[in-house]
Amino acid sequence: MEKRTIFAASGSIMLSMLSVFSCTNAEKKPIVKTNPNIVIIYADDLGFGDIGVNGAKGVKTPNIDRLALHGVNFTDAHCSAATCTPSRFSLLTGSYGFRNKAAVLPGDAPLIIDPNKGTLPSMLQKAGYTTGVVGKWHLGLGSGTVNWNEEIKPGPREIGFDYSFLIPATGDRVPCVFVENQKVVGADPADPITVSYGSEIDGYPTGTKRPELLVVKADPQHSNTIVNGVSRIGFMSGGKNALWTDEDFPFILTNKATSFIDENKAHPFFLYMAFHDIHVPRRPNEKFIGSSTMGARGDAIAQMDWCVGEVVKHLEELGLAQNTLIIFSSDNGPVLDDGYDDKAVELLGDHQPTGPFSGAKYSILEAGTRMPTIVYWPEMVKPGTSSVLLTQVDWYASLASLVGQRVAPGDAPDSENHLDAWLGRSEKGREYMLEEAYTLALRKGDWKFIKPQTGGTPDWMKNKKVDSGLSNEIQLYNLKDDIREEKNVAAEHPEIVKELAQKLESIIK
Ligand code: NG6
Ligand code: CA
Repeated sequence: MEKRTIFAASGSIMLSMLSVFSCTNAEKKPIVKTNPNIVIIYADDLGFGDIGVNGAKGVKTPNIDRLALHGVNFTDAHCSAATCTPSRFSLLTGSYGFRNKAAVLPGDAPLIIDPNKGTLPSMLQKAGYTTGVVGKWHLGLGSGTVNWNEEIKPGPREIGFDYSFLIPATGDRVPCVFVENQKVVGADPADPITVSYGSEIDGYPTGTKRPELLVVKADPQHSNTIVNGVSRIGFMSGGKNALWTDEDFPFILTNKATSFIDENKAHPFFLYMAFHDIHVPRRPNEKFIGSSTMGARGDAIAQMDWCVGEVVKHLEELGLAQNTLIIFSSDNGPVLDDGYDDKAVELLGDHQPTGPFSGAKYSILEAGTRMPTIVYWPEMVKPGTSSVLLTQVDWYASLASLVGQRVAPGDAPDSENHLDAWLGRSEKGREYMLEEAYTLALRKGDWKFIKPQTGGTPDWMKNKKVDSGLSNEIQLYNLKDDIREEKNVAAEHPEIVKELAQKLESIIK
């Protein structure tokens, strides 16, 4: 096994820093079923070490830190996969991404969530919640080929969101337009939108042909359609008045979120606020430029932290904060160079996006899925840190338990109720916890089994300098004294390998 070198060094310092916080349990007062408002604040590609309380250097995150210091800060909570689409799929369906072959989707992909099955938002609707999603979607839209010039169905509404305001896929993919309640904002019948992920169409200039129009250099994959001086993946024509300006994202998304809160303050609401930050292209607003020492990536973290502060401040001003459960987390681990020359590598300094862990976005190693995770609910949660083993696939069943809903048979097949652990009231989390990233891994306590993957690390990951953790061999690590997954002990512990391999196969079936 190769030595883990990326973002290496002061792992142990960071871990000991984490343990400075006391690990207190909330008093065992009963969870009152008052149907609190629920707000999931979901960052994109934010690493464990990218927030102040987890040791960030070079950028300050006072608003997120405040949630952590007055809430529960988790040190072993995971998204379900090391990329966006499968993590978000699991979050909303309580089902592992691999069951649906969920992988990073192109911007014109059909909706991958089955409207005939229960989802997190539809379950909350049944409990009387008004539900809304604001921000990055990346779960596909429509059923066949999307027509961006008419109402797009099925979409968020068909899977349980009363309101939606979306970046349809990612910031680095066409179409570069917002979709509100399933219609492109600013669509103009006289200037219809066409999108292609196949052959080039006669549309906006591309980075390949017109590099002089670019404000940031990109790799070949990101060198198609230029919008706002940034080249993206995919080709697009039309919709000139609908095109977004990346630098406006923080204000537009925050305003949509606070408006949704205003409109629904009188009854329980669920808001899934999914930032574009800190995904590429990182084009922070000028208000945030220079607010970190790390260039665009750090400034995007500061920008995202500001948005968090605005949403929390808004809840406080409306007198809703006490009875609002806020969950803050991210969809996959961090990556520095993800296609644009934004100097994230060069300006990193001694900041460690992954915290003490090995791997990154795309990787099966811990940094791929171990997420900054904070649960904040002043009324019910007693501040502290928790090292309980948890996964976001469980938010469905855990929140169902909170609002008194039964998970219908066949719905959320992989979701377990760990509400007490999420609220910092129990040390008991997952017995087995699955991680996805081009292969599967299974955690049990400190043990981690990684399923062999034919071919090992593909070239594209090597080019991104991502330590994939993929190997043709069986891997077993004991994170207790090998947090960086450097010492494969599979040969020494055949019985553990057998147990975890069998358990994993039974979960797959
Ligand atoms: C990759 C993109 C990357 C990012 C990712 C999805 C390359 C060269 N390009 O295909 O930039 O868009 O997909 O990221 O790897 S995610 O956070 O939505 O999963
Ligand atoms: Ca992501």
